[in-house]
Amino acid sequence: MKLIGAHLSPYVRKVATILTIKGISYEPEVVIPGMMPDDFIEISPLLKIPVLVDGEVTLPDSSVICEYLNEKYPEPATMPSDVAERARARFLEEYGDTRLLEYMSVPFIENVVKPGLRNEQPDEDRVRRVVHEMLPGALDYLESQVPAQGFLFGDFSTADIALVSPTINAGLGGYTVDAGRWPRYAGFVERVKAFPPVVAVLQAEQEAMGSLLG
Ligand SMILES: N[C@@H](CCC(=O)N[C@@H](CS)C(=O)NCC(=O)O)C(=O)O
Repeated sequence: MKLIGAHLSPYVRKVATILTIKGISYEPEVVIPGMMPDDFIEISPLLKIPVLVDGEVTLPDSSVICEYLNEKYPEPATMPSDVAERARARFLEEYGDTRLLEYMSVPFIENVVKPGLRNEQPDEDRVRRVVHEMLPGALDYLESQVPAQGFLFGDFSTADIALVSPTINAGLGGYTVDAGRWPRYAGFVERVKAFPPVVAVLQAEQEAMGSLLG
């Protein structure tokens, strides 16, 4: 099995977490956004990472990949068994992948990617605007969705990592969730980060990206 992507991508991290939970060993192959090989479009028509290669099967899109992995390798399950819960898990996964990531990527891009990879100055006003004006609404919503204890649907699911992976990137860019204002979500983030498969994935990222992460 091959996981094509870049180590700090929240979407790649989501897939790496699911592979790790299922005990599937995989070989990471680095493809960095903006520096994709010319023929990458043949395996990723939207020109995005990650892409999974499982024998004859090549799949783009982290949500499609996670669903494929859960159907092909069902144990341990990484989606709830109840139909309605599974639908809710899919929406929460989508929320993490889109709205939450849109906001949480800003501290990461401005404070990690720009100075570390592009030799550019961070736009601190942009970070302040997103953190103070846009992110609070998203965090209010998540505060109403996540549990006070444990994970969203009992056993760890794809939705759990999808709702935390973007926040891990923001953390690398110096952002911390205010636990006074959003205690449930702040606690949930810490529980997901402490889940052993997530710890292992973050450790591998740290080893691969040590110089960028300082
Ligand atoms: N819906 C896709 C989104 C993937 C995505 O946006 N990946 C980013 C990297 S974190 C990317 O490849 N960006 C390249 C670009 O937009 O040019 C998924 O879940 O895999």
